[in-house]
Amino acid sequence: MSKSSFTIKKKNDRKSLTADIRDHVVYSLSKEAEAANERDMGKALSLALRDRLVERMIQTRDRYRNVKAKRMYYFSIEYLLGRCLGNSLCNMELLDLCEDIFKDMGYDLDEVRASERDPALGNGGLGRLAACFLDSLATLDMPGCGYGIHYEYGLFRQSIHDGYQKELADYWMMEGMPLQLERPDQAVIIPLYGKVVNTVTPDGDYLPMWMDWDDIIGVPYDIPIVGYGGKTVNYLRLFAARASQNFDMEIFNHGDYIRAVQRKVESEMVSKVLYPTESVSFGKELRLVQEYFLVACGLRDITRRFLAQNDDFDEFASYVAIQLNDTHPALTVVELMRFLVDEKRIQWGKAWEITRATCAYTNHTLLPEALEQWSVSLLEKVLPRHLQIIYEINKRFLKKVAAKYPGDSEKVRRMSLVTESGSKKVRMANLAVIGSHSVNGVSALHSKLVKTRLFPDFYELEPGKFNNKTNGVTPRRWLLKSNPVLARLLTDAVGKEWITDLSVLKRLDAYAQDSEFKALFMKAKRENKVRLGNFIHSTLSINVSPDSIFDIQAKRIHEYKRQLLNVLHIMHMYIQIVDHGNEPLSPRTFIFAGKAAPGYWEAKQIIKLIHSVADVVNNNPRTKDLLKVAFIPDYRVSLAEKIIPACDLSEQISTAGTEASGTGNMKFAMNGALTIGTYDGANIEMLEEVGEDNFYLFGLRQEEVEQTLTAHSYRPREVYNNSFEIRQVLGAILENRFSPDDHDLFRWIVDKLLAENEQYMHLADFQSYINTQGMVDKDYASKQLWAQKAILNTARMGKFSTDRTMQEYAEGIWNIKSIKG
Ligand code: 26V
Repeated sequence: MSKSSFTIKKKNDRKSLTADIRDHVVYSLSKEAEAANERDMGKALSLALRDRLVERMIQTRDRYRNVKAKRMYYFSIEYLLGRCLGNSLCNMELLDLCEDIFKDMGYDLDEVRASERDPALGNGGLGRLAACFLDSLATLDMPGCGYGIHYEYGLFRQSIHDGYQKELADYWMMEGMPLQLERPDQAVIIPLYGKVVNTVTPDGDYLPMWMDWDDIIGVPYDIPIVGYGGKTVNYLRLFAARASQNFDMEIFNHGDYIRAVQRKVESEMVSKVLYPTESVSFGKELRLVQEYFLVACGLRDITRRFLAQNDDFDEFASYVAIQLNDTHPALTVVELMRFLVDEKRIQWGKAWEITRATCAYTNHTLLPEALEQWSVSLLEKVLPRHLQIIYEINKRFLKKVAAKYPGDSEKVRRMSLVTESGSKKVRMANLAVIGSHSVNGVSALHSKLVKTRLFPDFYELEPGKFNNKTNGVTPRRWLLKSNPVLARLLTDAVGKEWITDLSVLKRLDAYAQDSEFKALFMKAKRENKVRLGNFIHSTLSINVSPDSIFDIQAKRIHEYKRQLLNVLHIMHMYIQIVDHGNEPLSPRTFIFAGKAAPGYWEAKQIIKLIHSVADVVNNNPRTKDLLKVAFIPDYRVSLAEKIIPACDLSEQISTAGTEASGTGNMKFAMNGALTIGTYDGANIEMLEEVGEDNFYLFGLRQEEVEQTLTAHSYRPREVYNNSFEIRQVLGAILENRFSPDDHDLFRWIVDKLLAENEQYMHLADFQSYINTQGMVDKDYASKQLWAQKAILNTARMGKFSTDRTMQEYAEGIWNIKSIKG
């Protein structure tokens, strides 16, 4: 293997690290050692660590360059990174040493780490998956980097007032982000707005010119991504929008200097705030500009790097792969065409070949309301040349479709990039499909539905390009770092190989019958439960027993995820105890966490409902020692790291056919929780791996749901009439037993659950859910049995490491290789 000429100077021993940390306190923070608080020490350590990461980043870059490696660029509008310091230390295997160093200096490293704000540049699953992918790519020594937006404000922070969610701005950079590197030397200029003037070349060729555009500058910030073991350091490159120096000359010439500056400042809005998607943001001009900004910055950066080593764009796709994380960066297809055709004067057909060979698209949701569409008029205003190109792509594509299916104008209409229903809109999913050589879903079931439900026409046309890549999570953050007690036990049992090869945990199977190991495993779980219990007590003043079942649902609040079904079960248990004296065998602590989109009324009401039920259940003397309900506010990566290791029972209860994959489900099971779940998303594959004895499956299958909904034959009233339990629970809501001070507050829920168009079919799954919860109660009472099931869950989750997922993408889509030092 070729070597880098760059040599590493910074040593990772106690002496050099200590000296560097002290130096940074003085020279970077301008403080005297005695005056440094936890936060200062965190910064100094981050800077000392950054020095080391940067050296390795340069080496990694040289390694890739020397072999002219093909690189993969992950384009994503979101990255839900979570805290970076502890994770990087962990991957550099420096945690123990730094803990020691800090102890000697009189600081507690855990507290120092806790002073870092979570960079929350994402909403949920999609953004967190991107972060896990980056960790795995670096660990596998693969040339794969992330491209995104350097939002000034991340996902809103959630606070709860009287049971209602309030949103607060998340100014996460307040304290700075010491691990990142600003790269103003690599800034790029991005044009926006303006008009297209049709001109002709001297040779008589048609030459459209995009003119009179405004421009903004994209300034990259690199966050080093170190793989486990520290050999490879890739980066996440986030672009911040900065005003260009060019004034709007028209305003300027009129002497209105201040207004000209103001226009410039406004252009910096582009990277100001992350949209809380899951609320509909389509139609918002700023969001469209964000999407283009990401794509345009990313492509400029990539083509510049390509041109430094190549001059022939015919070979572009041999060196560059771009993965489109959902349709948000789908304009990549158009921007790359514009670059090749307009700027490089490459023939359309050739350019299209290059573009399709470069791009690949991942779909992340089946909800029809989540499929992006942009109005033609908005596109025309913001990106006039791109709209022309979209029309040209569409014209050529539909010509092919029409030739293949003569007379089938319905098909042509369905496959068109432009919908004509109402005002004209561009369907971004169709654009992403047409412009990519690969289209994948994120679990086996989801990928099947991508073919049959979302894109049947496109699948028929090009079946070969549709494929599945089941999601995963990185075991470094989600086991090694977040659950050190269990991680140590696992390493003692099977060796530390599991950290980079999760399938090794299979060896634990042999320990599932070993009572000594079972005791140790459950002791680790209990320790984590005590820790979470203390946290709940200190933040919510709710006392929870670590001997109760920790039954947890932590994820975005959304009707399809059915937090409501969970609440109905709590109400059911409450009624059983209070009205019938039927006590469960094991006490339970129900824990919820998750944010609702700010404009999503129902989701916000569900948060209120959880709090109202908690008030009643936690304070009734008959139930307070048997049931506890806690809603932990402001769910984010750092909280997930506390919550997940403490879980006994993980709630994965979406209506079958709605959750594309889920990744929280994997994190919980990996940490020894059992799952109560529907036959949906990746639950299906988890069940397959852990075995049905170790998974609490309930509810309708996707086919049954689909059949019922398409036949409009769901009759929730009949279900209600036939079930005493449902009548009791809904009756209790109507009698205001959970809203004694606010009559009819939750009546809407009863109305909705009983409506024939209730698309998530809560009541259809209710009985099956309650019965299965009964089995959980029974099994938990047998400590030995539960321990065995929990161990087998951890043991059999090897498939769900993103290391496996990344290997599959690398081989099946990107054609990139590990480049080891
Ligand atoms: C988007 C929207 C937009 C408008 C209205 C409602 C709505 C609801 C959901 C979404 C989903 C955004 C994409 C996303 O985060 N998908 C998640 O991706 C994860 C990683 O592949 C996957 O595990 C989750 O199942 C999937 O929901």
